Amino acid sequence: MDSKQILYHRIKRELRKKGFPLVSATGAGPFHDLENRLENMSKEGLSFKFQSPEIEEKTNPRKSMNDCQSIIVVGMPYYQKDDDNPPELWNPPVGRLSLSSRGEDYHIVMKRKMNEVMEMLNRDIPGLSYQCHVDTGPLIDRYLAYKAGLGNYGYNNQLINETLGSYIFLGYIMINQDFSQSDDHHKGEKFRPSCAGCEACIKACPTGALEEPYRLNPDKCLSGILQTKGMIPDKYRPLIEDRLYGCDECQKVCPYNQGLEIEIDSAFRKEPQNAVDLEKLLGYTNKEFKEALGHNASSWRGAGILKRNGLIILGNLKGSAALPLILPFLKDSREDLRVSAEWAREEIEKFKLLKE
Ligand code: B12
Ligand code: SF4
Ligand code: SF4
Repeated sequence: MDSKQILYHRIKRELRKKGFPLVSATGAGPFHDLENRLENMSKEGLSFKFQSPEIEEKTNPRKSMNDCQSIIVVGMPYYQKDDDNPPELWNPPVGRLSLSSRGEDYHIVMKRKMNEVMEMLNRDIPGLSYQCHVDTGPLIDRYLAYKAGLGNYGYNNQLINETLGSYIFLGYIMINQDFSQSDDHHKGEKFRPSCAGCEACIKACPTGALEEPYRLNPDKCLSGILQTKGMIPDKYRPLIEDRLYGCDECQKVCPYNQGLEIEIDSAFRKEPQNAVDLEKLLGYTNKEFKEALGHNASSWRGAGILKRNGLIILGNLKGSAALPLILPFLKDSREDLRVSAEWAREEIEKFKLLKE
């Protein structure tokens, strides 16, 4: 083994010790095949609002790090069993968090661990330069994971690993060392999720956001809708059910996610566990919100958006005991909160009339 291989295996070992069972390297591009895909997605209006339209930045790692020579891609599992309590039994009412937004924010957890490993190595190895990214970096995480052999795409767009399924967060380290030949990069391509004849995710999607295999319309995806500011269109409000942030439906049904017995980082099990008390949420000042939920992935868009989602959930749960929580929002200065509160009140009142 030459010194480069020794370094690569040391990084891999240290990352595994930190809780990344999936670690593999790929080259530094540019990724011309991805360029075409992104151009087509943009033409068809399938790019998400928050995404930068800059295609070169996403496909050429050297635009963001000019001495990047390869990319180490990591995966961290996050599946935990849901305690499937039916919402009507919840008192006070709560909003459900998807499995990807439980406990401490994965961006913080993963970046902290990746940086700890790299800082330790940097003390021993002069001239090492690197960038650690999770979700918010310049490149396309799933594409890198596929290139590095961590898994393959399912019809639901998820990057699926043969043994860990798709409940895995992805991250990467851009580095000024060429580790691109240090792994068998084709092992992911060899694994093909047996999607043909399955389509369970497409059928399970509540909104039809999976319009066809591998085609996700982000404007229809509840995960996107729940984090987009402004009014939630009427037709999606009932489909939100009790979801406060994120959606698991297209992963829950996937055969690759059944019977998972996976060790996950304890940070993802911290409070709030699987749900947020709506009574508390709707009463929070911004400061209280930060203290209670600031460490959670659902909080990045601020308190207002989660309060709006919470009001919609109260309309869906239809319990008249929730009316006192809703009424103060009928006069809120924010239009999305006023309209959501009005809608929730109408839903509860219609239901009350039906019962009488
Ligand atoms: C914007 C975004 C969203 C948008 C969707 C945007 C979109 N059009 O896809 C919204 C808000 C809707 C969203 C939702 C979710 N997201 Co998101 N999201 C992102 C983000 C920030 C960018 C994605 C992006 O640019 N997509 C554009 C397309 C080109 O890339 P892609 O969808 O990631 O991957 C495709 C390409 O690689 C493509 N591809 C490239 N070449 C080829 C060639 C062939 C032949 C084929 C078939 C495909 C293919 O295949 C993939 C699927 O089409 C990434 C993080 C990142 N920076 O990459 C996270 C990320 C994709 N999200 C993630 C997660 C966990 C979710 C949710 C599960 C969260 C939740 N529980 O609610 C849902 C799942 C929805 C779904 N079914 O995909 C994880 C996925 C992990 C995994 N195992 O796949 C990521 C990687 C974040 C992370 N670092 O862990 N997300
Ligand atoms: S996350 Fe939910 S809404 Fe989005 S594609 Fe999957 S099932 Fe559909
Ligand atoms: S649910 Fe079926 S079609 Fe969808 S990703 Fe999983 S195996 Fe593929």
